[in-house]
Formats: sequence, structure tokens, C-alpha cells
Amino acid sequence: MSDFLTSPEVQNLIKPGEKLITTHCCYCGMQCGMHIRVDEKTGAVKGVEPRYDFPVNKGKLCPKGVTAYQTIEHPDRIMTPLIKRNGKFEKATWEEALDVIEANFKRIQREHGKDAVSVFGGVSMTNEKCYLVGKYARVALGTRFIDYNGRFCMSSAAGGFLKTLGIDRGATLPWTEFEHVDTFFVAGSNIAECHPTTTQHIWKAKDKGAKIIVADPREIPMARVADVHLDLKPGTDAALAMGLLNFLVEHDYVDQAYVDERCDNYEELKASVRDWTLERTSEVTGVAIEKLEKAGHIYGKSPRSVMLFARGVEQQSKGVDNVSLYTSMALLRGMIGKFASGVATMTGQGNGQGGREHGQKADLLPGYRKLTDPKAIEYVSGVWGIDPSEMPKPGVSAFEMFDEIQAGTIRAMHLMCSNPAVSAPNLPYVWDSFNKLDFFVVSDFFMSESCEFADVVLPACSWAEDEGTTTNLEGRVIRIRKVREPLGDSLPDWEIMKRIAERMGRGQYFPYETARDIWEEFRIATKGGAADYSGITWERIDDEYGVFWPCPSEDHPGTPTMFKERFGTANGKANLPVVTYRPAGEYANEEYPVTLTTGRVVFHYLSGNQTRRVDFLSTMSKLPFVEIHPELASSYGLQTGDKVELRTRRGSIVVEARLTKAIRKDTVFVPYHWGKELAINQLTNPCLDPMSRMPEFKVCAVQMKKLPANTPLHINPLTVPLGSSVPFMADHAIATSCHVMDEEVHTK
Ligand SMILES: Nc1nc2c(c(=O)[nH]1)N[C@H]1C(S)=C(S)[C@@H](COP(=O)(O)OP(=O)(O)OC[C@H]3O[C@@H](n4cnc5c(=O)[nH]c(N)nc54)[C@H](O)[C@@H]3O)O[C@H]1N2
Ligand SMILES: Nc1nc2c(c(=O)[nH]1)N[C@H]1C(S)=C(S)[C@@H](COP(=O)(O)OP(=O)(O)OC[C@H]3O[C@@H](n4cnc5c(=O)[nH]c(N)nc54)[C@H](O)[C@@H]3O)O[C@H]1N2
Ligand code: SF4
Ligand SMILES: [Mo]
Repeated sequence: MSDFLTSPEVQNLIKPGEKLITTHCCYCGMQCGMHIRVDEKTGAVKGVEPRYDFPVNKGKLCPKGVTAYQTIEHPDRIMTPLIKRNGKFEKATWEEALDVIEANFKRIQREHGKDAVSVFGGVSMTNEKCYLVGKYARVALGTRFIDYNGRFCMSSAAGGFLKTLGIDRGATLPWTEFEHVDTFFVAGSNIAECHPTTTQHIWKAKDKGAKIIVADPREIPMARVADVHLDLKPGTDAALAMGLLNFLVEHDYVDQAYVDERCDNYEELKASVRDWTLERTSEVTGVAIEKLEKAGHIYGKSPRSVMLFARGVEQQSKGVDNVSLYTSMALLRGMIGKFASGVATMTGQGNGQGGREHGQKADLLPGYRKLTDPKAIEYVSGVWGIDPSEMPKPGVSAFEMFDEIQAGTIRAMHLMCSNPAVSAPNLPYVWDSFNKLDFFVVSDFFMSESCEFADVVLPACSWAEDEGTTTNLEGRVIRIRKVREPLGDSLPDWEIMKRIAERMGRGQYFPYETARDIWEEFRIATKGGAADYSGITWERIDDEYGVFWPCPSEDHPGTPTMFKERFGTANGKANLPVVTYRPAGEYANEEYPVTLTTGRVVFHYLSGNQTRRVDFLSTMSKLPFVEIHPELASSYGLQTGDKVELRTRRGSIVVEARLTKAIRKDTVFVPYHWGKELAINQLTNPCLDPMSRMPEFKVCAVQMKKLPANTPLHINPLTVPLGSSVPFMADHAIATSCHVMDEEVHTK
């Protein structure tokens, strides 16, 4: 890469008085390469250039990536620590803020035990920071309550991959092989809007004749060019996959030699899907038999296929089952561990892969080590210099932390890099939980809806003001470079954690001066684990366009293709788990007759706290809306632009109708990038997957009502302002995590 930077191609991009800093986008798991323009004299950020030589995006950026640089010096940046006094935030110095944090954390732990203080993390941070969040919780605070926003994102993929392949690395092949693929099976993944720079790799293959199968309740852009669109009812993926597995068996599409040699449990799987005839599959999923047949033949005949899925199949109360079954389809076809074929979950957040491996999860230690494994505890304690007996036990999942707040077990929280006041399900309950906290600290660089509930807000710096590494959706470890000095009094998250650790009397365990100091410790902490980074150096990353983990030694080439010879299970064989079909936790009935699913638009990112501040993006997409089929709309007398009230058992929202034929007639879709009364998560169901503890963001049952044209959009019953300590809507709040609300079962 160093050669490339001095090449005329890049040199020509440089304007007089400016320099280019090579880094990666802060948003999605693609981690597209970019150069940020910086004024040589003042250090000010001027603009962006795509990076043509980075093999993942090859000079392409999406609308979010192109404008990401505008958030760095945005006037809304939080410039100093803030302390809430009499309900209002006041500017403070770091010393004042740390005094308040130290006093409250110590008081609460003295009165209620160490676990009363919890940590909620996020994976828009580098590996160095994500690694440190786990150590901070367990060593600085000594609490078992730590979990993170990846629980709402990658947990079902992780669970499904662990069950089938034994290691959760999101992709078994690199994107550079996509152009040689013959068939893409895309399930619950809106690639064109959510991982836009992947499309160029798929179009290349399509130009050479590749086929595309899409399974999605909506006719997403990829479905328009697909050979088959399996327009299934939300929440029925397990039925679809079992029907197709049975079809592969019945039509002799199974790669028997591969299955015999490399898979366990084939006979059991085969027997378990025998009853999933095309007729039954069609009845449960709502997909026409001819489409199922066509998809089955295309996938069954393809010599090189890739199974791609994302949150559409994973954010369900049976997300792990869905992932296991779709992965089993790839295994039956003998596709995993070979060139230009395999399986991949489209990892969501920038460091959604690296951030889920190193201990932000309630039950994990660095390198995918398990907190229930005494050897793992001993090894990591050794690296950290603590006694193994000091290591806290596993905690609970992200949503279950709110249950612990309600129960009074958790009394304080340090939230960093996440905005659950918008992004968690059943928001009335979550808001009420935040109000119940005795003490709440949030680290962010923009005032988020979650910050408003806080007692202290700490100014973190953005991704461009610190250096480190991330791991993209392929498993490729890459370098994030420092573009400018931290704005105002903001500090890198690792520095914030270090300062609090010092105040808690644990500073000796956090002796870092730079992010690189953390990286070097992190490499050792991962050594010997499933996600082994010990052979990766920052120099190698620069020289090799990133290095794929596992990479157990400096002379190891890294692992672009996973499972070439053996799987990550104890005996090296893949497992084909048997699944019993379960309906969604909640589904349409007479009272709540329509199915609601939620997701994204191309212009906004997650809770929208960053992208809603970028003029171009908020102009292109101002408000949430409900996508609704014209036939369904006409039964409610609705036209595009009409105001609609959507109501579930948990809450309601008013949005504008947007009529489109690109959705099933029994389903509506609302994006979730807005907060407060515009937050669709007031309605979503916190029914959790029994293994991954993933909430069912993708399926719930909703009532619709047309409202008068002059209804304001902001009419939701927000009777008390956010951040007040008055408990509100508590009677709407559903205290238990997993609710299966209907007795009737809609399968035969
Ligand atoms: N523009 C944009 N890009 C993003 C993000 C963003 O917020 N905005 N976020 C990033 C992150 S963190 C993530 S996790 C990814 C998410 O990426 P995706 O998972 O691709 O995005 P979603 O819109 O959540 O859902 C994908 C699709 O699932 C479909 N779906 C809904 N219910 C079902 C179902 O029951 N079965 C099936 N098969 N499909 C269903 C929806 O119609 C939708 O098209 O995107 C990343 N990229
Ligand atoms: N209804 C519905 N809800 C969903 C989903 C869905 O499909 N439907 N998807 C779920 C998924 S997949 C995800 S990933 C979650 C994500 O939901 P969130 O975790 O809420 O995601 P973000 O909006 O990225 O929140 C990150 C916050 O941290 C800040 N931030 C960004 N980078 C940094 C950093 O480096 N340091 C610090 N300290 N702060 C930083 C941002 O300003 C922002 O306020 O939402 C989930 N919620
Ligand atoms: S595809 Fe993802 S990583 Fe690439 S520019 Fe867009 S948001 Fe950034
Ligand atoms: Mo995500």
C-alpha cells in the first residue's frame, strides 16, 4: 500500500495545501477504503476520496460513506463533559465529571455489590477499544453485567455458526471471489441499501451469467434483478429452509461425498425435514410452489454458490434456527471451504465482526474464549495480571439488562457507543428502565436520545480522531488512521476507560499510552483462541490489504477461506442440527391483523444519531414512513402521504403511508432510524431467541388506522419528558423478556 500512496493515481487526487489520510468508513461492516482530505496547515477536514485500490470497495462509496467526513467537525459535537444538575446539562471539566462518576460508582458498589454497576458497549469502535470494554467491566469495575449492541445485530448468526461450523467468522470466503460465483442465495439481506458496495461484486458475477435467488417479504432492489424472488411471510424462514433442504435431498442435489466426509448428523437432518413437502412449505411461508421449485433447482444445480443472509432471518425469536438451516443448505451442497462458494452473514456494524470476538459479550473473553471455561479464565487472567478468582461470572444479554434494572439488581450503567433509547425493542420499557437507574453515564460524540437520560455525558472522539484496527465483514483486519486531533475536550474511548479505572483504584491494569499499546496486549490475549490475531501486525495490515484471522503467527498467511480442511468443532466435522418449527413470538390475528417488519433505508445508519445530522442524508430521508401494498392500503382507504396510526400491544406511532407493490399484501415495513415519538421500536417485540437472546425486531402484529390529514406526526403519548425520573407508561411495559402472546399455532 505504501507504493500505492505514492503512485500518480493517488498523488493526482491531492490538492495544493492538503494531504490525504488513508482510512476506512465509520459505518457498515464493508469498511470501505477512503482517503480523507485534510488541510496541511490547520489540520481541518476538507473532504473525501474513495480508495480505488482497496479490494472490498474498489473506489466505490455509498451516500453515507461519501458524507461521513462531515460528521467529524460537525457543530453538534459534544465538546466537554456534561453533568446534569436540576434536570439540565451543565458543562464540566474532566476532573469534575470523573469526581461524580467515582463517587457514584463507589457508593453504589459499596451499598449493592460490584454487579450493581453495568456496562453496555457497542461495535462502532476499534478492536482495541472493544477489547478494552470487556477488560474495563471485569477488571476496573469488577462487574459481571456487560453486554453490547451486537446482541441486537450479530448474536443469532454467531449462535447458528457455532452450532453448525464451530467458529463464528461471518464469511467463509473473501468478497474478491464473488465474481466467480454461479449462484447467490440472498435471504433477509437488503444488500443494495445496507451493504451497497457489495453489489458491484455481484453484478460482475451476474454479467458472467450468475443466478440470484432472493428470500425477502419485500421486493428489495436485488429482488428486481433476481431469477426467483421467494416473497415469504416474515418469520417463516425456518419453514422455507426446511422445505428447500428436503427438496435438495429428494432431487439428489446433496454432495454425498462431502457430507459423508465432513458433516455429522445428516440422517437425522434428512428425517427431520421429510415432512416439509413443497405444499406444506408453501402454505406456511406463503411462497408459490413454482417459485420454491425453481429456487431449489437453481441452488441444487449450481456448482459454486454463496448463501448470504442478514438481519431479516436473524432478528427473529428463532434466528439461530434460521441461520443453522440456511447454513445446512450450503453444507448439503458441499459449498463451504472451497473457492468462490460458501456462506456469509452480512455483518452490520463497522467492527461488528471484531467487536463480537473479544469480550463485550456477557459470556465471552478475548479470542472467542468462553467465560465458562476455567482454562480460558486462567489464560486471560494471566494476560491481565489478575487472580483467576477475581474474574466475574457471565452476565446477561443486552435486553435482559433492562430486566435487571427493573429488578433493582443493576443500579448504574456506563453506556458507550450505542443508543438503545432508539434501537432496543419495546422502548416504553427501556425508557422506564433508564429512568430507574440510580446513576447513568454515557460516552458519545453527539447528544443521543440515550444521553438525555444520563447523569453524566462524556465526550468521546469520533473514529477519525484515533487510530486502531477493525475487522470487516469478511474477517479482514484493517487499519483505521488518525485524521485529526480530538475536537474540544473529547478523548478516545480507551482513554476514558483508563481514567475511570484509575479513579476506581485499578489504574495499574490500564497502563496504556497509545492505542498501539492496547493492540500489542490484545494480540497476546487472543493467542490460542478461535479468533487468533497474534500473528497480525499493523505493518502487515498495510502491506497486505489487511490480514484475515485466524492468524496464529507472524509467518502465517492469514485465513481468507475458512474451513478448507476441518470445521471448528471438536471432531472437525460440521454439524447439521435438527430444528423443530416454531411460529414467531407474535403474529397477525383478528385484533392485530397485519405483520410489521422493520429495517433500514440507504440514507440512514442505525439509530440515526450520526446520519440525521448530515444535511444531504436528512434531506433525502426526513421522516419514517410505512411501506404498504396498494391492496392492503385500499382496505383502509389509504393513499401515499396519508397519516396512519400503527399500534401493537406495546405502543403506537403515527407515520405517513407510502404505497408500493414491492411488499407482501399482509405485511408493512417501517425503518427505525428516528427517536422518541418517531421510534418504531416503541412497537417491536422483545421476544428473545432462546440461545442468542436476539429480540424479534423483524416480526410483530400490528393494527392500522387512518388518521385525519391534519394529524401532526408527533402525537404519541409521551406524557412526561424523556430523562425525567417519573416512571411513565409502566403499565404498557412488558416486564418479561420472552412473550409468546398467542395460543393458537399457525402451522399444521
Ligand atoms: N443504509 C444502511 N446500511 C446499513 C445499516 C443502516 O442502518 N443503514 N446498518 C448496518 C447494520 S448494523 C446492519 S445489522 C445491516 C443490516 O442489513 P440488513 O439485514 O440487510 O437490513 P434490514 O433492513 O434490517 O433487513 C434486511 C431485509 O430483511 C427483510 N426481512 C424482514 N423480515 C424478514 C423475514 O422474516 N425473513 C426474511 N428472509 N427477510 C425478512 C426486510 O424486508 C429487509 O429487506 O446493515 C448495515 N448497513
Ligand atoms: N426495529 C429495529 N431495531 C433495531 C434493528 C432493526 O433492524 N430494527 N437493528 C438492530 C441492529 S442490527 C443494531 S446494530 C442496533 C444498533 O443500534 P445502536 O447501538 O443504537 O447504534 P448507533 O445508532 O450506531 O449508536 C451508536 C451511538 O454511539 C455513537 N458512536 C459512534 N461511534 C462511537 C465511538 O467510537 N465511541 C462512542 N463512545 N460513541 C460512538 C453514535 O453517535 C451513536 O449515538 O439497532 C438494532 N435495532
Ligand atoms: S457501504 Fe458501508 S462502509 Fe462502504 S461507504 Fe457505505 S456505509 Fe461506508
Ligand atoms: Mo446491526
